[in-house]
Amino acid sequence: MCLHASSSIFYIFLIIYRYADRSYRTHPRGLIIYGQATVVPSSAAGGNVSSTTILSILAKGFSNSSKSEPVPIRNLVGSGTTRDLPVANATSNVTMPRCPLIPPNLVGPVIVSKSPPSLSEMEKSFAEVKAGGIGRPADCVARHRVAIIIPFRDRPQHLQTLLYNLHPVLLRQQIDYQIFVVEQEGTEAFNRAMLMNVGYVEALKERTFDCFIFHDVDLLPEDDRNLYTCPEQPRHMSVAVDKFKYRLPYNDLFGGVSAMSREHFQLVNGFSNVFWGWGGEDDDMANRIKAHGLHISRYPANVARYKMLAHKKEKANPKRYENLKTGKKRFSTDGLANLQYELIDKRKPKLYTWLLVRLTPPQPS
Ligand SMILES: [Mn+2]
Repeated sequence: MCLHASSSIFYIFLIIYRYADRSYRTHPRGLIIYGQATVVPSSAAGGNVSSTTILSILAKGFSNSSKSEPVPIRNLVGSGTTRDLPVANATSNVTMPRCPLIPPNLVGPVIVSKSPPSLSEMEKSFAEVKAGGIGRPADCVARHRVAIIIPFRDRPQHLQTLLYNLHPVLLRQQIDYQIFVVEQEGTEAFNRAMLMNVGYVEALKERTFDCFIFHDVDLLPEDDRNLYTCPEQPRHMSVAVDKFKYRLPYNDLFGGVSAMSREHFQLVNGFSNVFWGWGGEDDDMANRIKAHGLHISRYPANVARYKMLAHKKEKANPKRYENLKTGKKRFSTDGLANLQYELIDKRKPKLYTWLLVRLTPPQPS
């Protein structure tokens, strides 16, 4: 289907245009819908590109461009507006243009692979990723500095699969990113929210990211038009997940994959630290967002799609409802404000920055 490229680019442009223009629609129940949530581009069927194909395309592109030669500037597809002035690149003396508003190499729907090659093969094939899981466009200055925070424990196979599927998407999106895997030490109940707070704090020790994406280890993006960036409002990114028949289970859902700017995350005092075990922490964040006059935004369900890797059900935290109910009175004291942890280890293998942390249960507030 030759319509594919132009229609998907048009579609992403439509999303960005609506967002930039603030002409989005407000859903009666508080949702923000960009574009038409019900329209599925007809290109979906013919537009699939496997991650291995993409890898080989990427690899070719990179091996062809020798470092001493000027890299041709890609056309600004679809913008139709003024070209940005070149920006000096801090790492070299070459002046590079800002990346186009719409990444020109997006493919739309991608075939998700649940069986990645060995880690060493992956490390070789992602030649353009730097130690610590850092990627940035080679021929333009990224518009977004994004930290991807993955709370983690006991799921190495899931992590490997996520990295295999996520890096190519992020590279095509031309963002300046770093993947942080925050692992909880010990056998206490898992505290996803606290790990994400730790990821936020530790990422900012590396450099000033302006956008944070909190990412479950078992969700694999199915469409690279689902940009890993932070729009004007906190954004819930995993709108349609195969496990839930690609339907949003409830309107205020903020779990799975979500994006918040540094300003907004700071404003709401991060996540609550009191949710040990499964459930509730994402709903508490949704409450924080609303309490601060913000709202949850979403891309259309045909773009914000994920596949979930299978795992056995986590033990739900019996106190989650109670914590949720009383959450409001802790918004200002429970979160980044009283976060306590010990960084046990930090390493930078090729495909991610790994942080091992011992969480200190928060003092009653
Ligand atoms: Mn899960």
